[in-house]
Amino acid sequence: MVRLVLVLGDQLTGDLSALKAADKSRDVVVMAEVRDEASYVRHHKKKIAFTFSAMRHFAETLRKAGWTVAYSAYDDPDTGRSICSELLRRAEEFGAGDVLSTECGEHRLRAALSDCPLKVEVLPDTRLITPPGAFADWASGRKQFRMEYFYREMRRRTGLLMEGDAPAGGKWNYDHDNRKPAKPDLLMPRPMRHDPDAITEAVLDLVAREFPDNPGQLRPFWFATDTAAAKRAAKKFFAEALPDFGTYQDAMLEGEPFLYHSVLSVYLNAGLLDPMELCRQAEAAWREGHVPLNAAEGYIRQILGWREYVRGIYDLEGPDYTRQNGLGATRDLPGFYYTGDTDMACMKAAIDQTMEHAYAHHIQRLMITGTFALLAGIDPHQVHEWYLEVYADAYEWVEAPNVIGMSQFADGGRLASKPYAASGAYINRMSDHCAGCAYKVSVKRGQGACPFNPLYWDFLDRNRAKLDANPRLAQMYRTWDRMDAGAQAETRGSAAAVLARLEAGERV
Ligand code: FAD
Ligand code: DLZ
Repeated sequence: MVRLVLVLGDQLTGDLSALKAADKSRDVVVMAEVRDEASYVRHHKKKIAFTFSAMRHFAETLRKAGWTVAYSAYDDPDTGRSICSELLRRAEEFGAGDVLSTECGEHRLRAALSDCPLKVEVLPDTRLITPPGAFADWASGRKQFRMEYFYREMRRRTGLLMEGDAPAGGKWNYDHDNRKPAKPDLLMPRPMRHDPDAITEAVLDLVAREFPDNPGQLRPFWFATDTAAAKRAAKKFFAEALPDFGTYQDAMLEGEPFLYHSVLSVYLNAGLLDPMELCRQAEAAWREGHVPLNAAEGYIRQILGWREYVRGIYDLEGPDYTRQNGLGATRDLPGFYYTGDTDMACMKAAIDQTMEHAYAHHIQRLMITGTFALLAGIDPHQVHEWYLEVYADAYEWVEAPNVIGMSQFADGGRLASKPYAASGAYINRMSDHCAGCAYKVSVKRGQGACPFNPLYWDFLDRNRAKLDANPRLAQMYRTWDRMDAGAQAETRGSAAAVLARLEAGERV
């Protein structure tokens, strides 16, 4: 009997476990652009365009390889609302019985598929480097998880950057060398730009028509939409940017949205690139002497460490994870997260480039938009939804642990050992934003003060009952306690004024 083989929009990988288990001569691949997937949050226009175009290109690749593909376009009136309704329709059309699938990334869709009245066989997602069950084994019995220990196990397991039983160069982690601010450089590498082909142009028209009110700019659109083009982008990154990736990993520069970052997560998360292959390429670049060890190690740690770790946490924590709110933050997300209409130069840069490119690099996500939301006590679920909407690489399994756990400390410290709270001094050290800002980073409170400054101390003060037992914050609480009562009151007053302006929807 014919089986259906489900391929989702982030499963665009030739050796996907469901495809490997299927019979090309008999089974039918089902791919569907559906309303439920395109609207569970208000995705950035570029994210939808990338997904639909990459899906259409992958369907072509499969057809050329001899597969029968039943592809449902978003604007075809016969296309159903959900993945399940499409499977039911195709089962009837092809007289199919069972469905073969690869475990999907998100709890939401896992639940929808298990409720679908068809027999759906779920195979493990072998694109992950961590074998099924290995993260749960590592985590069992631990109250708190720390990426660094998981990462070391992954290095041992894969042999990446290992010399026998020891880490290459004698250290597991070269993060200490990776905190340099960057200087403007005319020779700054840029991510590869790909001209839209006819398939992408048709999708861009569709998105403009169907999603006019979604956030973000649709054009210019330059993402790769198939594996061959994504591999060319990766090759350019390894040749031009990886050598300085480590050194400037935490840097931010006005007018430089990408710096030395790879801008490959969008391809990696959709399945166009393979994580282990990227790690091996980074290792080879170091072994062949093209890049320093701190660059190769820094890059490999992000994928082999952080990416695998957050997937493990997401699977372990379950569907309620995105509702955690350990610090009890309730303020609404300010409207300027969508418009960039703010006087804070760092926030404006991060938000404007997010709306333009559906991309911001890690430090902007963590230490600018993330830290501001944390300090201002924004409801973490609203923060989570914003991140899930606006980044082209955002799928809940990778986004939620980064937002709920790492950035908003809403999981009570399961994932991170301390909140990523910082004042304007950090931003000034790592960027050139403060020089042209309407606020003064050197002013701690009162008129003209950088809002991050009073909000930082107010955050610590407000959350004292929950945070002051944290040894990593002890020094900061001692500094706060040494401040005289007048300075403390002024700081609280300044923070209250910023928060009142946020709540009133006034410009900050
Ligand atoms: P690079 O800086 O070049 O890093 C190399 C690769 O490492 C990335 O391509 C990515 O695959 C991986 N990586 C790096 N850091 C992380 C991390 N913390 N978790 C998982 N993978 C990581 N990443 C997503 O892929 N999707 C998201 O929705 C997402 N949301 C985030 C939200 C917040 C608040 C924060 C702090 C981080 C988030 N990240 C997310 C992680 C990280 O910011 C992005 O992976 C990275 O910015 C992607 O850009 P890049 O490809 O240029 O990365
Ligand atoms: C992100 C996305 C969008 C916008 N649309 C679709 C779609 O129409 N069809 C589809 O199969 N996948 C889509 N995706 C990716 C899915 O949301 C993703 O596969 C799930 O979130 C599971 O991780």
